[in-house]
Amino acid sequence: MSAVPDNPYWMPFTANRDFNLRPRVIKAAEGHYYTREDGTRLYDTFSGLWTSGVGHCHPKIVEAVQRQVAELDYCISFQVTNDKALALAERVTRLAPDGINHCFFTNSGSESVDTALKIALGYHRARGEGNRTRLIGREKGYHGVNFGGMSVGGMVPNRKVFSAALLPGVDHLRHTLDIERNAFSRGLPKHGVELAEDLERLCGLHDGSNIAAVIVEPVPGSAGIIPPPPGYLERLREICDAHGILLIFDEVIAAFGRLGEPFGAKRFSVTPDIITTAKGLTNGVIPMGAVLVRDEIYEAFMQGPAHMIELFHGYTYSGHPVAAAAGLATLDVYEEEGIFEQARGLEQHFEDLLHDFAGHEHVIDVRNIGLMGVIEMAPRDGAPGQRGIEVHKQCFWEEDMVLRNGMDMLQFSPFLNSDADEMEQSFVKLRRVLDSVE
Ligand code: PXG
Repeated sequence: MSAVPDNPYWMPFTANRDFNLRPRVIKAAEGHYYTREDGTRLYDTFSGLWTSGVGHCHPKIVEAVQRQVAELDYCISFQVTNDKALALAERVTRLAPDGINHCFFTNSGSESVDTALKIALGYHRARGEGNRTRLIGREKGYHGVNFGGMSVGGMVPNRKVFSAALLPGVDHLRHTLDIERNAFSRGLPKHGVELAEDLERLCGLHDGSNIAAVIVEPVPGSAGIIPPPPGYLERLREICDAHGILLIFDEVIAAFGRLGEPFGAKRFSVTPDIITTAKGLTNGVIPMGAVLVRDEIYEAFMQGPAHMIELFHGYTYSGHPVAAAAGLATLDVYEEEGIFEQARGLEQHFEDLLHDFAGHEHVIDVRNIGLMGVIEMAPRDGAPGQRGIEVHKQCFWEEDMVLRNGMDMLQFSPFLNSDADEMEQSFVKLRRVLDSVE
């Protein structure tokens, strides 16, 4: 495709003018490869956008979607539901940590987060603790782009322009990225557990009785894969318990195998009160998210006249039958193909491949856990982000590979069922590119 200077498609999180000079357009995909408009096959190092862990166009999921769309294309979602949504809620909660047995469907990670925040506020109010209104996020957190998630999020460029419209009553814990002390850690970094005490401090400032919920990603993804220091998540749990605060894990990335388990909560043996998910729930095939809550939270809402709606919240497409069918097929694939076990089996090799870049002249840090990894490059003097996008474009056009960069961070979300040789080859290509960019 040639340049489209007046491209009517305003693309998300994209440098549109630069993109339009030479559009990068995919027209097909299969397994671990995309196909470009010119027919070239490209290796996908990011599993879609953290979405497509079992590969693209998995036949079982394709078939389930095709069957469902012909059988029940849509179904009213309020006061009536469909068989697939019911079945999926049952299947997903069965994978969740003990005590989490209820599931609210959304259409994205952003919607899951805003839903979770609303559930947290509603829960406290239902129990007569309507004073608990404050929300706590964390610097560098990414919780989507809707107003709630943006407010508790800690990505500066995502907040800056909308500063006046952020929710009131929100505080942030400090982030735990500490390249000075933790550079090139493999897995969990040694230093930083003390940063969890920020929560205790905020409880001192506001009084814990005014705080509704704390939301964190178990491993911040978008901000550049920041594994928690050992004991950090446990300490957040303890402080939340001591003050009656709900702990929300945003597992839009972490759930469904990225950390070798159905949920990151299981990997870290810390059980939150609410889990938000999306992406891997349907392998990215149809947009869908879910919010999973502990029984006490659901039960707190189930009071008052039985004919009355308990939670005034929901989406036209909550529990969409085609999305739910994709979800059911995806969970089947996870189980039948031992996908989470495969993911665990790939971890060490992935870690070694990433850390081989530790000595490279551009590289200032490498971080990884499970099948999440980042190679962080130094920004070029006076042009932060330029080196990163150059690497991305060179990979796309010259090495036939889709590689995700966040500014100068090269992020990796390998397929949960990656072929070890293919994965290795992608890093050989990457090295060629890193050696050639300035
Ligand atoms: N929470 C988390 C933890 C996420 O990672 C969202 C919420 C929002 O999901 P939706 O479906 O509304 O986009 C996300 C999304 C990246 C990248 O490069 C990550 C996301 C989206 C786009 C890029 O790491 N995560």
